[in-house]
Amino acid sequence: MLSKKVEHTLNEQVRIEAESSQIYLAMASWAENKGLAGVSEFLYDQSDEERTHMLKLIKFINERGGHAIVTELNSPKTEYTSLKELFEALYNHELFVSERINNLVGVTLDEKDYSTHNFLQWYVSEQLEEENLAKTILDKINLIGDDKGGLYLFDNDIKQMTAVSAAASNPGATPTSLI
Ligand code: OFO
Repeated sequence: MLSKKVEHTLNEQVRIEAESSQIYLAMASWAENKGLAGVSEFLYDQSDEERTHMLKLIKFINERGGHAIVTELNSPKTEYTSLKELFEALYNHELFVSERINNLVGVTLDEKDYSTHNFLQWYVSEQLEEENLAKTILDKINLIGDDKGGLYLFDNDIKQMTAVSAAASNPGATPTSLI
């Protein structure tokens, strides 16, 4: 059984993951409108991933005798002035999420809830991966600067990254963007 405090903090995380999914969805739509096919594909993918993170939490809360709450969400930002601004926002958002996961892990320790603590380890390593990925992408964008040719190559590059990560999470499938 979850303590009220753990249940409440897990539910806050449900909302954060849902908002992350919406933020990346809005980013994907912005990029698609700018003709950045690779970037938008990558962001649609990230949005889907955040939704699975949310669902995993919902299932866990309910299985442990709590009640997972689906709430209203804050509206995501829909306009960006550049790709750099977008990926800076994405990186900063991932740092924010990591901080919230760490806080949540702290609550489980205070409450001596070791099974929730154990469950959250997956989120801890996922955040580490996502932070690193966002940082790598941001570094590339900073290297490219205003070079249009570089941007074109980057858009293609990120499409390949999406295909490779999709293949890694679903080994039997053919990565469509490589066909
Ligand atoms: Fe939910 O994985 Fe990052 O934010």
